[in-house]
Amino acid sequence: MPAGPAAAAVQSGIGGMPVLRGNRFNLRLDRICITKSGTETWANAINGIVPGPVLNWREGDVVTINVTNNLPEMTGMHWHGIILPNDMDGVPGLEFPGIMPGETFTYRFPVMQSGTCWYHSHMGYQEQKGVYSALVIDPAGVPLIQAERDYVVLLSDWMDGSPLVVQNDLKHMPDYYSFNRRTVGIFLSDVEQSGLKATAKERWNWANMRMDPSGLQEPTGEAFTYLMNGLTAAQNWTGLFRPGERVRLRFINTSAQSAYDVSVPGLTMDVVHVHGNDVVPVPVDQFRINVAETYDVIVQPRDDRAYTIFAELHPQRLLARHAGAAAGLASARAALRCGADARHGRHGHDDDAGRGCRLQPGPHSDGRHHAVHARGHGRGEETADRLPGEARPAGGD
Ligand SMILES: [Cu+2]
Repeated sequence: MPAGPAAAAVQSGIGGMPVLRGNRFNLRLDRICITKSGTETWANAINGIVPGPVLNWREGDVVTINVTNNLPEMTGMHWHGIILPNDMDGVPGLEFPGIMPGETFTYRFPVMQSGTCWYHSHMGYQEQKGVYSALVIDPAGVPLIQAERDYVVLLSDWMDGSPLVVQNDLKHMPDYYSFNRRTVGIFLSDVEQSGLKATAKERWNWANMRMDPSGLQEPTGEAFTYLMNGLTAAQNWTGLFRPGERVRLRFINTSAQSAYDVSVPGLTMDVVHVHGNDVVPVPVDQFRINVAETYDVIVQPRDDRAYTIFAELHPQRLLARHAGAAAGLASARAALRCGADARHGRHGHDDDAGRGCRLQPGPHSDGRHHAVHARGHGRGEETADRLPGEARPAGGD
């Protein structure tokens, strides 16, 4: 098991992320059938997988990325947080015309930074349906942050159906996904506890904002399956370590809308890198990660046992309702592991439009079924360069 400095490798643990490295990349977008929540549905995949492969760049290189669009609609790949020429930024209609079905667009730019970033489609809801992954950029010089293990921890909120259906629901009825609204009974008990004046004022404040305290972050589990590195809590992403090692965890929130409170009970996290910038280490027990944010932390598990990485949906604590997502870290025999998914029971969607999977051949299909049935993670067609990880499952010595 290579255990060099952090910058040397993004190791894939059990269920880890496939990595492509170098300075030339070919990414192809396809519509595929996939099973994330347990029901087969459609996804937009990068090189056959969701999330796509991690791209490992090196500061100082000029990278060339050919993006081939085999989706039935226009796309554009955006390099989130990357300093680059404007016409390489990938937002269709703003910085370039977009990549039409069947076309390949070549991105080419110098890499002028290092650290943790991510990339995603900047077209419609393509990102939410699978077009996203991590960028890990090795520094040109000696890395400031030293670690024996290095894992990407990508958080996302997967949706089986079409995000357009959800958007439509919300436009017609803003509280469509609000299942825990306060009742007259709660009002009366609040009055009993806090008095009429304070309770009325509190209600008035919310009404004045035209908001509902139970609707801060919706939809939640009824629409989403929360994923860590593309896996559900039950699938339990696991990263290995040996007791005493410094383990770098690169948290990236690629969710469409969910914020999480991240913690690893039993371990202090030293935040060492934020939104692509090295920082003076800040020890925390927990941090909140919002959409599109990245936080790299160092943990140093000393016990030979499994630790769980929790990424709890942010309003969970606040409102004591839907729990959030995510997975874990394991020792070479024990592990960092997936925490509670605790999906709120699925409230049936009357209109199931957008679910299920029926594939149309894309512009590059030659009649054969190019689509990859990528169940779970990492069984794509073109996932080159899978990094060595510990072969043995956690605990299976
Ligand atoms: Cu972005």
